[in-house]
Amino acid sequence: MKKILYIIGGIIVLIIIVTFISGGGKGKIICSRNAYDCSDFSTQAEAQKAYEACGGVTDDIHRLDRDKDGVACENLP
Ligand SMILES: [Ca+2]
Repeated sequence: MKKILYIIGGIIVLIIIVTFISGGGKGKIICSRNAYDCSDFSTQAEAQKAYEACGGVTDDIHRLDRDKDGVACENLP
């Protein structure tokens, strides 16, 4: 009986850890849809990071690099 409680407890702990890891990234970058434009970033480097994280020039879902030169949001500081 005690063994079952340990197993259930272990499963609950595991679920909490998995939930924390998968949902815990506050700075997680969305790549599944067009979620950003250049005005969402305060610096070019930030925009570049999101742009590259989502696949860069071949998969510019957010259209951060309209001229497709590999540099996102050139107009940002
Ligand atoms: Ca560009």
